Amino acid sequence: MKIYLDGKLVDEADAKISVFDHGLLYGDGVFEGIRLYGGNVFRLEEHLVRLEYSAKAILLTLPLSRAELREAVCATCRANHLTDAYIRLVVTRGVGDLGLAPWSCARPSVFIIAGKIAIYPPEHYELGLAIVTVATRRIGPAALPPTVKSLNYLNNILAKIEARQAGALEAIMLNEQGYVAECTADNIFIVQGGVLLTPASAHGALRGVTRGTVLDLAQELGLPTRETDLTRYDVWCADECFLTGTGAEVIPVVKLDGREIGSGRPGPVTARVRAAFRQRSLTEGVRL
Ligand code: PXG
Repeated sequence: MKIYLDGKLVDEADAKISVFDHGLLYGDGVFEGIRLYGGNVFRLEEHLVRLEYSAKAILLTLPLSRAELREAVCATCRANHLTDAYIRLVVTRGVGDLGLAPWSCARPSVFIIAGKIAIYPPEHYELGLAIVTVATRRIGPAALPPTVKSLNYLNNILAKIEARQAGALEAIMLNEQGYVAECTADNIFIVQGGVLLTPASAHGALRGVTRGTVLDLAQELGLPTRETDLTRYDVWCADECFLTGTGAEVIPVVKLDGREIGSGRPGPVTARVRAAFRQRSLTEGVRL
């Protein structure tokens, strides 16, 4: 496997980062998870815009322009002869002294891995997921804005461990006020009376690219959407529920905390959204 590392495509064995990189020492950096479908990079522009905002929010100057990043992503996929892949684009603060000070880091590092990902076993796309609410709250915007896709994922990892200990593959994380924020690596939607509802990013959700795609598709399908406060009550009493993410795509949820949602089976609106998403993922994107 060829890895893009600071301007070069190198063999996997040579793709090495210093132990003094602040991305490793402090989780100081930003990243994107992107999909390649049928030779097209899905919503690459949206991912690069989000990366730029994440970097801006942590005062990290990206060493590459949008066009250079676009080309680096495509070149990495081409070098690995891929047509379908998961692409991890990472920008670290770079090598610096011990101590938090990001200004001791001379130059950010950029690396890109293009490989495979399967977040959930395939049967769950047909049968739906059973998820749980965990005690670990989504970190608040006053501490670390959840809109920043930073290298610091421990908040989500702790929630993911809790989910596993409860026998579930994914978890709802509430925000500090007790409203539903998102899942550990996915955004959440419910369907209530034909309307798609999802927490606003102000409630602790990452502005997911897949979430944005689903909001666009819903409009095209004539399904009303609303970004709003959601409580666990809203999920318990929803007609349908599904999660969205670059890794997960669109996946139905049929149970929360042991309670059946709606009929207890993936619903018709979720099926329409999934089909529309699949169609769009094959027809939209930047050609390699
Ligand atoms: N919330 C969080 C906290 C995420 O990390 C999403 C929502 C969904 O956003 P997108 O833009 O992907 O629709 C994410 C995305 C992985 C992996 O390696 C994680 C994500 C995406 C792809 C792979 O576990 N998280």
